[in-house]
Amino acid sequence: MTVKIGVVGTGMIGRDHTRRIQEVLTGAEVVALSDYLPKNAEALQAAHAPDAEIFATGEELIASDSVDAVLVCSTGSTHEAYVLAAIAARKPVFCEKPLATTAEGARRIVEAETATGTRRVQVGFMRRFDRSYNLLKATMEAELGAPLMIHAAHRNPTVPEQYVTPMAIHDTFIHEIDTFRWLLDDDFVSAQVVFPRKTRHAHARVADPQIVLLETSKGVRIDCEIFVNCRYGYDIQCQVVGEDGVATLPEPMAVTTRKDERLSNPILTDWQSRFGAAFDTELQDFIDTVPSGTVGGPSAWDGYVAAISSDACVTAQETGDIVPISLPDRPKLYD
Ligand code: ISE
Repeated sequence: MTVKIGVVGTGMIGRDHTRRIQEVLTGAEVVALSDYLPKNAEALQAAHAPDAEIFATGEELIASDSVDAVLVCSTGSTHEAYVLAAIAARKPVFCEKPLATTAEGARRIVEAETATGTRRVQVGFMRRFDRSYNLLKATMEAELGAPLMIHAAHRNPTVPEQYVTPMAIHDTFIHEIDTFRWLLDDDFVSAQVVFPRKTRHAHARVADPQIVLLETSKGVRIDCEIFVNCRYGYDIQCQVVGEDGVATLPEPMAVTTRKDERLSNPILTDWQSRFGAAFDTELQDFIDTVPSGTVGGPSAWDGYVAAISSDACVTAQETGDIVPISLPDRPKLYD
């Protein structure tokens, strides 16, 4: 079966996912596009999906009989409505992060999906599909004994003027929130954020860098630096300290050169290259599960917990307090 996919939102990630479905992955075809700026959808149609139909709205695309499964790649504030529409139409839906911009919105999605009794929502936390993180997780589980601490860093070279302090959590650290839960098979009980001296490279409206301190229900302590104007590259670091040893996330593969009295390795500069292969794997996984009528991967529950945890981190940014995190009971659908 070729899965017929409709893409809602044809900005950067919508374009990239359409390209990968059309040119890299197997078993699916993009048959429908929609964007609030129709000329974006038309440009994408011309570049990568000449046979796709353009719909005036995401709702019409989701309702169309020609669409088997939906990719939600529009701006974050519209995700909730499109995911709810896909659930109501009983269509599998892959939603880019965030699942919703509020925890309440994510809860509504969990409730709607739970009421249908079938998992149809996959959230785009692609790091779970990244080879280096999978190697780290396998090593941790086989060799480290109980994990005790994680030291991590999420560094971007630079961010645009629109990027403000809470986005360090909602847009950037949200990946670590999901990744740490998945690595540790644990949930957070509290969050604190502290601010070192600000870099002169940061805009006025973003505090940069920041350090997030998390505690999990099993007592693991995590410190993660978020530094989005580090200048030198896109750099994701993660080191797990366990009872029996320490494991570090592998560096992306790069050629080492010896030249001009220097020994050097290039560093990547953007997340698209760092996680390109993980994006391919996560989307192929979604496509492969669609014919069964249900999906796997990061769930609506994971999206909901990420939203609750990131809200606590933003409160921690604002108050300077250690903010408790408590979760409702997990519905059986997500066991
Ligand atoms: C961006 O939206 C991402 O998802 C990247 O992984 C992250 O590094 C970046 O900070 C975000 O803005």
